[in-house]
Amino acid sequence: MDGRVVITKGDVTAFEVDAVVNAANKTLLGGGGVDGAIHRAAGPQLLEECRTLGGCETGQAKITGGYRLPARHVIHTVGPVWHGGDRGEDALLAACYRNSLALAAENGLATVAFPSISTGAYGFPIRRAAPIALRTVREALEADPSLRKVYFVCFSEGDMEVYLEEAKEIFGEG
Ligand code: AR6
Repeated sequence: MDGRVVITKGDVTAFEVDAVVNAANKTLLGGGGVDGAIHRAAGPQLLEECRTLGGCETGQAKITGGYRLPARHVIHTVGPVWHGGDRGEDALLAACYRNSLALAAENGLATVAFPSISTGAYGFPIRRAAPIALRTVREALEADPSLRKVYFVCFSEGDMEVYLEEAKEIFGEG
């Protein structure tokens, strides 16, 4: 994909991109995991803006400012809670990635960093989530040349290995 997809290990709150994606819950009022880290790093103004949004449905996405983050914006998306895999989890997870990138493109944003949505507190198995994330982002990038770069920011070595293995299948070597 001409360097438009990067898989890396790190803390998504440190990324200097047009938007970081938050793995939020339906209230959009903060929580643990990456959500807690983003709110801590962005400062209290992020929560103030989130209060005006009226929550968010699973699979949908909403955008705010980035405040004290190095990222200009935060795109909040709500991943599905894992219930065993037969309650539409796959389609909802794909919708998170698709709707987040659609929102980025609508706002003229070209660089986006994603954490691994739903694979922490929400229990979605990473082996099943990673190919959904990678395929959905690939499709969005192919459809929209204004999206310049997407980072998959893995929080552990193990998660990164899974992403890299799955990416070989989906993008080919390199
Ligand atoms: N940077 C990148 N990835 C991170 C970071 C970070 N700073 N911190 C954690 N991760 P989770 P979910 C990884 O639980 O499963 C919250 O309470 C983490 O290791 O943050 O979508 C919300 O408010 C895992 O791989 O999100 C919701 O209630 C991934 O990010 C609920 O958790 C996602 O884990 C959402 O659960």
